[in-house]
Amino acid sequence: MDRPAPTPQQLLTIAVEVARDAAATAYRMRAEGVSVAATKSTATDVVTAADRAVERQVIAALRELRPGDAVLGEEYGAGAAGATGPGAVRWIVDPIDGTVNYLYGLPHFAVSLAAEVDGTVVAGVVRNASTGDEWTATAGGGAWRDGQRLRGSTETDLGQALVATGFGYDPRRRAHQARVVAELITQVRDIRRLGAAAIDLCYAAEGRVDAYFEKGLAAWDLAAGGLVASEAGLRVDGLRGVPAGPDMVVAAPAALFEPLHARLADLDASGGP
Ligand code: LIP
Repeated sequence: MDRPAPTPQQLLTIAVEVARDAAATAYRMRAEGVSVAATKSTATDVVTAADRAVERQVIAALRELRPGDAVLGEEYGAGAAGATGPGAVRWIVDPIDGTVNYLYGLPHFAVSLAAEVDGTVVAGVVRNASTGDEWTATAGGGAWRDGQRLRGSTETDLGQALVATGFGYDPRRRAHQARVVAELITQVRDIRRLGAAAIDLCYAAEGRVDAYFEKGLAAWDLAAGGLVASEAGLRVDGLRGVPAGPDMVVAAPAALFEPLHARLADLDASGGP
């Protein structure tokens, strides 16, 4: 007999347990010393032994707790296909989001773990492995940090908005992204580039920044943090009707979304290499 589909809260409970153990491993390995194990898309797109070890730990824990579920991770990809059919669960994991911060010992890197049911993210956790800050959300259940309900920023003036963003690893893409920021920076309060998309999305959910945008996010960067932001009441979308994804993610409260969207569209922020 097929097992009943788990509730979002049941999936979140599993995600939090797994993410906390994974974050403890990342923190320990950071303290023991970190070096580059390999590079990926460019010489600055690095992966450490900890990225790989943490993702293996997450995969093993999910196999134990949720045998048969699919897992998509940054370092090991889709792995073994999971169960299919109605109620099928897929986990999406970034073992260490903010790998360059991790490599340099900057306290701004996170384990990001989300659960999809039938292709929709319904539960997610982002845990800063350095500070212990933990953001959670379930579909329809709101977004939370350490028991506090998140509602996003109340800023309505783009010119007063603190806007977070990030850059890819390809120098040609970075040149295009730099041109966009060079224009936008004159039209907002300021720009912040903190280095971990999942945390950027949670900061926007919390109002620690007023808005966030970035081109080039993978599913594992976006899944958990995007749910936290949307459950905090932010609009999370792409440009010109394209859903949030690799072309562009914009996360902002309703009052800021349209003016920021308009500027980013004018600047062709989702274009370029
Ligand atoms: C990082 C993203 C960040 C982006 C960085 C990098 P990683 O992910 O979270 O937003 O600006 O260039 O892609 O590589 O640390 O998992």
